Amino acid sequence: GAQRVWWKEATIYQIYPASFCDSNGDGTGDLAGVITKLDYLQALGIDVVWLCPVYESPQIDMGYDISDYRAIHSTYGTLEDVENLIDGLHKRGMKLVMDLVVNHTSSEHAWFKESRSRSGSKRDWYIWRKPIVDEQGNRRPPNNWASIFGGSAWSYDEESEEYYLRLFCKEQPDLNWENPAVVGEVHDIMRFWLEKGVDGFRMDVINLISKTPGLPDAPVTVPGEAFQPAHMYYANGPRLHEFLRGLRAILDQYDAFAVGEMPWAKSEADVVSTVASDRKELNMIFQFDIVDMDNGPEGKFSQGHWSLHTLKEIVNKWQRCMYENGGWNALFLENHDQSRSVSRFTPHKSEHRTFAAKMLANFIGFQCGTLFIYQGQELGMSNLPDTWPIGDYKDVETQSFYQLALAKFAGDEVGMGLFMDEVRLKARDHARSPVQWNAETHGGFSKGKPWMRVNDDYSEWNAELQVADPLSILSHWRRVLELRKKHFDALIYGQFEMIDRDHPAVFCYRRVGKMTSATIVANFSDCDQQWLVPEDVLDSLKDGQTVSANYESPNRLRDGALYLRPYESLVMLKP
Ligand code: TEU
Repeated sequence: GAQRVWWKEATIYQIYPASFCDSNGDGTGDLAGVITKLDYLQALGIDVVWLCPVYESPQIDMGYDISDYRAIHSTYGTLEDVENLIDGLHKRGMKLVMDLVVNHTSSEHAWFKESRSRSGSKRDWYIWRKPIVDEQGNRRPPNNWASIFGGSAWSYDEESEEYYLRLFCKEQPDLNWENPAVVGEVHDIMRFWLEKGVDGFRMDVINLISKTPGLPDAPVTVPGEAFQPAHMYYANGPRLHEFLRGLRAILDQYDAFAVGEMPWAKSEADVVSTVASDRKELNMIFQFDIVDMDNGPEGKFSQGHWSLHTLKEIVNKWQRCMYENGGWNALFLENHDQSRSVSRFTPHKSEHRTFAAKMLANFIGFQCGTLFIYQGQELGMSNLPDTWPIGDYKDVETQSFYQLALAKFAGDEVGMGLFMDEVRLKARDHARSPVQWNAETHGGFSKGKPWMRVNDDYSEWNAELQVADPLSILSHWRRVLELRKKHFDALIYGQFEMIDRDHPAVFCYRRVGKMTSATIVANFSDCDQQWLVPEDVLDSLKDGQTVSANYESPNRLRDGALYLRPYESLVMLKP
């Protein structure tokens, strides 16, 4: 049994500031815009806001390239706006979590500018290596690591005639955590924001900060490619735990919390060793198994298939693992790097969209862990329309892979078509179109021309309509959050039990608390299912109380079988 703590019971709402709400009509969302929506978030039942980066930045990667950790990018507002946001949240009993991006900085950061000089005092703040020069005198990067955004992970600096490591784009040089001065600076940055009243951090790619010494070549796993995935040498490296404990010591001085983003943390050992409560490292991490489920053999932009069976195995694995090892899950289906869950996990006909979105809310919302909702998810916002041209996709990752695909598939229309299918399914852009507030121009997001095109469906899919409608996706989410609070014994702290692991369409699980238990049933298919109810949940379906459903007159149980309509979902509670 877990101890009651605020961050376990909290629902956290992620704000991508550029696309949330524009208060001054310049086309980009801002802090003042966020402040106007605090009542909306409170009414939804949100406890904590996670704000993506608003720091000074050239915005090559939408603020994940920071050039000054203590200043606010002027398009978003000022330091005073952040203070007002903290006040506004605290007055409502809510909290603020900020993004801490310290695996890398922007190449415009003063540290990197100084580091460019070979004799400069900050050379050692980043990861510089000599080129490999072959017999013909050709220059190559120091190893074969691929960048996460495609191509080599190294960029050549003409001035100092060496390469620097940058796992993301060339404007995001990786910091050298082997240098204690770097670690000290990171601690100072944390203190700066904690002193301002920030309640915690979401730590960007925090498991990439310790690289394997010697930076060895990665094994060839994608034949024919010059640069190879190298996460085995940069994810969960040898000094990660030591670094994390250093960060945690600062957090503890302020009773603040941390959720770490940890791509490629796949093994139970890697995950448990960072989040088990006795480790004194992170409170929870974002683990990527679900959102990587449909990656293809060559990554997210190659075709992959997922099945409900795989999803069940993943959920069951992490739910049990955390319970047994004193850890805690971060539950999410969406964020600013993923496409919209309703388009990705429930390929539906338009008449099924609302059912599907509510089913997904029940599926994720009653598992054990801290629940994260990404802006617009509460409205069932969907992927960008298939008809949009590539020019409407603004993300540096999408554009970088698009350029690589153009070169690779020159003249091969089929290859290019398959690539574009994956872009339409999985590009990060799908999450980044402006939030649809109402049916006015640009969905009420901005009075000016939005930095990114608003999804075509805003006049029918927007917050104003859904706030007024008790049957909307938004109203459904509000009830989900309410239920979690009210029945915390089962729905937050209860033990997780997977039911019917082999059924290909129905996802069913139980949460068993000290006093109450809940059964969650979700039809992941777009057709009717006649589900033969397993013995162990028959009782709860017979005499439990239906507390959440997405169809009228749910729980059609007859002769031991439950009749479920497309994407039907229900939650039964039993004292
Ligand atoms: O994302 C890390 C990360 O692993 C993603 O790049 C992921 O692999 C990719 O988005 C899948 O499409 C974090 C941030 O969340 C992301 O927005 C940043 O671009 C990245 O770090 C660099 O800071």
